[in-house]
Amino acid sequence: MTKRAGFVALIGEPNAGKSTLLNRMVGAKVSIVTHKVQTTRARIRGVAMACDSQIVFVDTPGLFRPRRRLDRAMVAAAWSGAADADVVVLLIEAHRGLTEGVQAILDGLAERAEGRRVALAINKIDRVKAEVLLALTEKMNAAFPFEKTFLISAEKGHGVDDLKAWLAGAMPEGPWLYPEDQIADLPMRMIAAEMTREKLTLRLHQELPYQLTVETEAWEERKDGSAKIDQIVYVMRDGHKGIVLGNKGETIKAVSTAAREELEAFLGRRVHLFLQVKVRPGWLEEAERYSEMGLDFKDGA
Ligand SMILES: Nc1nc2c(ncn2[C@@H]2O[C@H](COP(=O)(O)OP(=O)(O)OP(=O)(O)O)[C@@H](O)[C@H]2O)c(=O)[nH]1
Ligand SMILES: [Mg+2]
Repeated sequence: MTKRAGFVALIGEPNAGKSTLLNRMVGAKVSIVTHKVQTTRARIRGVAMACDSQIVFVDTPGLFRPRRRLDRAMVAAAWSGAADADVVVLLIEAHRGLTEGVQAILDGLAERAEGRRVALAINKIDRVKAEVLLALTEKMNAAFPFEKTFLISAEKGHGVDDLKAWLAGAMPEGPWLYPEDQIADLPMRMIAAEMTREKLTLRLHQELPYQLTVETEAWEERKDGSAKIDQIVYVMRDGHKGIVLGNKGETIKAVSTAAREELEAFLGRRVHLFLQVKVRPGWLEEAERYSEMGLDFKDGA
């Protein structure tokens, strides 16, 4: 048997379904998913096995026109994910089609992922009629020389096996890069922080989720097999702290419970999760916050 292994970067506009696809490919939730744009902030690697191929999927932040330092660092991380990959899969949303944002990515691809193999995945096909897909496939392939086009629903699973099988064959020959049973390449403390950030993003409205970050401060293994995890939620303003805490602390309590339950399911053991909210007006300009997120501070300059 010939072993194959390589990297597949999932790129696309915010909300295209990249993280949903990564989780489905890996068979576990390693990257957080919300209905809001700009959920993923750093490159997240998930490992999938398909026959004799090991496919390392790299989930990336959505590509959009950046404004803040954090945005620029996120977009830079996404492009470098594409540049380092063996194959790039561009995800677009079937119901939105070839948007301006998608066109900007196509322009960027020609420049930044030169020589990469690029496939197109038209996602969320569950949201459109079949007729739309043929026309969109033609339009997209006229705009860029994709090696292959897949029609998928990352959420429902349609077409995902075909995509995986093709990617497996497209991986270069070589030894596997991770142990066969490893599904993610992300420190557990970061996965834990991301879970809390997901629950906050789902519960908080408007701009607030973009202005906070979550860090795991301490992780203690207890004798009884449980883990005690302390996390800090950094916000920019006093008013934000109040919103995150909620009336009588009910928001933070609900977030904490939801995050703890997911962590317990992921780890298969009991977790004691303690969240603390701190006001830190300048966190968006602090290098350490970026390294905790897995981003390069200088990329945002
Ligand atoms: N109907 C439908 N919804 C989907 C599908 N795939 C993903 N979604 C939804 O689209 C939203 C965004 O999904 P994500 O996986 O977070 O998207 P993303 O591309 O990682 O987004 P960013 O991290 O913000 O760049 C979520 O509400 C998903 O449930 C799909 O195949 N069909
Ligand atoms: Mg994402």
